Amino acid sequence: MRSRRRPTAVLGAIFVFAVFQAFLSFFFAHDLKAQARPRRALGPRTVIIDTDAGSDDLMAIAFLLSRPDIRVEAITVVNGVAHVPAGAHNVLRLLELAGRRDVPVFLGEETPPSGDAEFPAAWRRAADELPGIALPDAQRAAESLPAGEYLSKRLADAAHPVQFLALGPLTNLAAAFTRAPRAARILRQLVIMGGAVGVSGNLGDGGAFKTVNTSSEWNLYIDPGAAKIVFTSGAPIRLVPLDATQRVPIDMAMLEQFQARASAPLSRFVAQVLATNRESTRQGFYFAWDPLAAAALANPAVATFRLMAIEISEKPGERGRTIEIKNRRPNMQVATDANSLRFRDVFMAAFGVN
Ligand code: AGV
Ligand code: CA
Repeated sequence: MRSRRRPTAVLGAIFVFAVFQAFLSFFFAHDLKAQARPRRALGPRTVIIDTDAGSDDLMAIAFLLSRPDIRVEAITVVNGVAHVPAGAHNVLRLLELAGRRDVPVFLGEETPPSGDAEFPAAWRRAADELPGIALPDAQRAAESLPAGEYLSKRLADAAHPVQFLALGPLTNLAAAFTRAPRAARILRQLVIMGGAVGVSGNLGDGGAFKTVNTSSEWNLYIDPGAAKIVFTSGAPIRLVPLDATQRVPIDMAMLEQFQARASAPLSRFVAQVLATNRESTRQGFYFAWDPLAAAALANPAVATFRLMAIEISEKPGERGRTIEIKNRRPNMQVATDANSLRFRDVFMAAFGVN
């Protein structure tokens, strides 16, 4: 009896296995092919940058403009450390220096919709005026289409998905997702500099701002309502919070190396920005906030990412705080740590100063 039943059982098993294989390849062939295809064959990756035009934002932009594998398609300017018109003007001047008059610049709303918080006036003045930094005049103006409108149209274009780098408050991105909720899921990747998950916030940085809120990071504190919209949007988020950026203080060696070796316009620009922050660099509290986020977009190996469920607090004493919720479905990858040597290599190599 047994010996007669065995071939049937084996045939049955083979049949089930074959059906299972066919099922798998039907559903996953597309993904597997996409993974097998070499990255270079796809050409440069397209990136849109949203920025509040602080001086480290400009270094992050200069870095991406210097990478041959990345094509910066557009830059949108958000209300944050710089005022929108002055920030956009400085971005246009940086693009002029880079010889990139083809990159359009779009203006965001001048006030965040969810609150009246502002960066300290002295920081805002410095970001608007960029003292000690020489940039050419801009030979063109920003686009007339508002940033939120532009982003809602562009990000919803499913035929041409992009990577997105957010370097300031999330106001513009939230405006885009509110107009076009589909856009969040079409995005190829969304890298955000913001938040402080397992570490203290930075509102009291340098003693410039007195606050009881010791848990929030500036970008998400300015517009927590926007952060909430983005965090619940379903976008494929990689958050680069202070947990990671505080691992990469810019040091005197990096400043000196840029000053000694920079010969091209963008690397000389970075050398100037670093020089204007010499004092805080010497004291060890000038961090590669936005440059680390940009480097993580280009090469995720500069940081350690972990899947987490993150929620934004809107309570008065902790507005904009990023809170990890255990045992909930993750909504993003969070950089819990960064590798400062790897960051330096990736960042400096793009400028040819390593
Ligand atoms: O909180 C980090 C964010 C980053 O996007 N910014 C700086 C980076 O552009 C706010 C910020 C924290 N400390 C600051 C900041 C400081 N001392 N000066 C200016 N901006
Ligand atoms: Ca910024």
